[in-house]
Amino acid sequence: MIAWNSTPVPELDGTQSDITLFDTALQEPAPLAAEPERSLYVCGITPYDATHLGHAATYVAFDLLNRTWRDAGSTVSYVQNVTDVDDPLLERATATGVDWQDLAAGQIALFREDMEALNVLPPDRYIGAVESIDWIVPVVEDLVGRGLAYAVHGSEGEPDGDIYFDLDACAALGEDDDARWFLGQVSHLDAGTMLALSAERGGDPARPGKRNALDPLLWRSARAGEPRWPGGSLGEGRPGWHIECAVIARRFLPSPFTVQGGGSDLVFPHHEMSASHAWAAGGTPLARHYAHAGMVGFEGEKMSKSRGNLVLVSRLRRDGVDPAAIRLALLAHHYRADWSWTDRVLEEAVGRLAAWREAADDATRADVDVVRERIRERLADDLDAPSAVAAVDAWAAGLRGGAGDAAGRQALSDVLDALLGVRL
Ligand code: 5CA
Ligand code: ZN
Repeated sequence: MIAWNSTPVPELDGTQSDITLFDTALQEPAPLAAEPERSLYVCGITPYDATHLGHAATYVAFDLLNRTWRDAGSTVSYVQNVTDVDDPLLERATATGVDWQDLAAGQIALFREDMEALNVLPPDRYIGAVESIDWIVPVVEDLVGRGLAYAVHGSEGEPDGDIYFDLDACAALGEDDDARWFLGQVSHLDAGTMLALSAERGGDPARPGKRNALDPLLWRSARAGEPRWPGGSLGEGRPGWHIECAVIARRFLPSPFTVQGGGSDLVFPHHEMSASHAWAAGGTPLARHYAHAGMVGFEGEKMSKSRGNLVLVSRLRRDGVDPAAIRLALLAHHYRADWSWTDRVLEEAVGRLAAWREAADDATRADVDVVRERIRERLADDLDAPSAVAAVDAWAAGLRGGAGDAAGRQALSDVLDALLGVRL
């Protein structure tokens, strides 16, 4: 799939140093020493709804990581998927009488525009679930062959042959405790919470015939009216969700890759299960670190289509809001925080952007050297964008005016663009 475009990231003087990033699996901040090569997989959209500010906040969060690594002199391999076939997409298409492929294509196109407008650097590989089916099938066949996956008999109108992953068999793989996958490795949740979240987030813990209620679906046999693809010995059908990300990541990134990212709604089951699949398929961990962005709501509530409170990036853009102000509104919140969008948040960001633009006329090269290092220092500490933004505010507030020149303005504009992705 084609990703989106970006303008070149300005080159800055000096470099970022080692950074720390909160690691969900370790449950504490983890140092990420400067390394020449970094790899990042961020879970992409399921294209049945346009990009809301929650999605945007997650992609901007990992864009900060991408920019911070580049600033440290690393080469970053970045992969993102698109879940362009899955239950929610098919259900929405049926409910609205739209062809599921047209629905997906339209939403992906909007997402690309949103990401480009928000100055999010594109992934090197942007891969759809549909285009990865031919890579997924042999992996699932191999898991079945090695007793790590099994077919479930149909009941209650379901056909025979859905293939599930055997979590307990996976947990038994490996020679010692240091080289093992175990349930809870990423999320550290108790069994009851896992069961509840599985039911809430696309799993089917109550399905009869499974060995473990949490075993996730790898391959769904063809149903009347649903899209289907050849599955070799699995029969016709379509892939499960977690195997999609595990296979795409393993195909295009090192095993393990550096950081698995996404919103905190993906910690369980999605990232826990993707990690199990990678371990079973290749005997290596999926990722070295797991990082998660907080959930963005609207005026204290969860943002959702059913509540009618989605704030869409495309809608704000159509209303004439400067995308740099939207980005700045997102950066004013720490990426790990759960927070709510309000009109006030946007007003503040619009005001801040105007203040920065005005202050830029008074910037000198010497000022910018100081601001750049403060931003670097704040980002190195678990991507603390709000403090980085505050450092720019403090500089702007302390200006006396008159000393700036064109070189200072350009230098400031380059620093804010390269490190924060904010275009003056
Ligand atoms: N296609 C899957 C991931 S493989 C998926 O979760 N798609 S999504 O469209 O539902 O979400 C896309 C990304 O936005 C995911 O990383 C998800 O964790 C994140 N996200 C979803 N809702 C929010 C929210 N309210 N706040 C912050 N991030 C969110
Ligand atoms: Zn994913």
